Amino acid sequence: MMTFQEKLDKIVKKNKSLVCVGLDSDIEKISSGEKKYPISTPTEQYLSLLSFNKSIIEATADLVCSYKLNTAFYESIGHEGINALKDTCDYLVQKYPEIPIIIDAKRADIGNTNKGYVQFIFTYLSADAVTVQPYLGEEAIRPFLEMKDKGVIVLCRTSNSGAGEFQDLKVGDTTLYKIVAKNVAEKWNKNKNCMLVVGATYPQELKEVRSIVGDMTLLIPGIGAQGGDLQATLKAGLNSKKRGLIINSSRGIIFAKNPRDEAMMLRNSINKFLISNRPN
Ligand code: NUP
Repeated sequence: MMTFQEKLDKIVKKNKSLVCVGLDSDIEKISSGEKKYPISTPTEQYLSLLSFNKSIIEATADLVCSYKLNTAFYESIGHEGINALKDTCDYLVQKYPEIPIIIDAKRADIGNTNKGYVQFIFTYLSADAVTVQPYLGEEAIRPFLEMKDKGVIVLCRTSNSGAGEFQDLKVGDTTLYKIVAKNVAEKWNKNKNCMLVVGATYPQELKEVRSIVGDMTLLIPGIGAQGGDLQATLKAGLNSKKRGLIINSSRGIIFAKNPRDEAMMLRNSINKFLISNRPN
């Protein structure tokens, strides 16, 4: 079985891309967009979500290293949304099996309950990775961590303006988010399947995290709609191999006038930076 990291490395190489397109397919936005997808009945909502997603996937599949689906946009409309989430994952698995699927659900509960999340995300949806929050500790997260071939992406320093309320709390001579980074890298990563989320809106914190976790892959949201600085992100976040980042943009790509152009531009600006900053 190929691990998440192996699958990611392969597609990064093939598509020459660190771009993750976020299928945050907000039903209101897809109905008021240029194509005016119909959403007046639950069945229309399902069909519109699925065809919107397929159109984004078809426009970008050769430009990405992964797709990230945030479950909120599917849960929001109930079972038709879950069906659209499932059928989008099935579409990817069948048509683009080489592209990893990240489910952004920020899960975590006591261990026993996590088994249900593991079942939904990895068995039912056949996803390759999931985001989790670290508050309950390693012991609770174990059902995720035991999925050796799947990626477990732990929230570390998030992109939102209030991220620091807890994450920046001083603990001894360090900071809570740095303890998360250290524990994940040193204690949680026995199966080498852990990653961290760090927002592009905080390049200084990203630099700190990179210095703690070595070459670990980081998922970076905050480019595009949230205004994160791409150059600063790359400078602070790339690992020693000039890789190790999954750079997500959701709204900035999927609701752009031309999603393909937007994804291509992001991929190309990243690659331009990589070429001018080759490792020695
Ligand atoms: O710190 C985080 N910030 C963030 O925006 C952690 C996340 N998982 N996200 C998610 O990334 C957010 O929920 C959304 O799905 C995506 C960013 O979307 P956009 O700002 O590119 O539209």
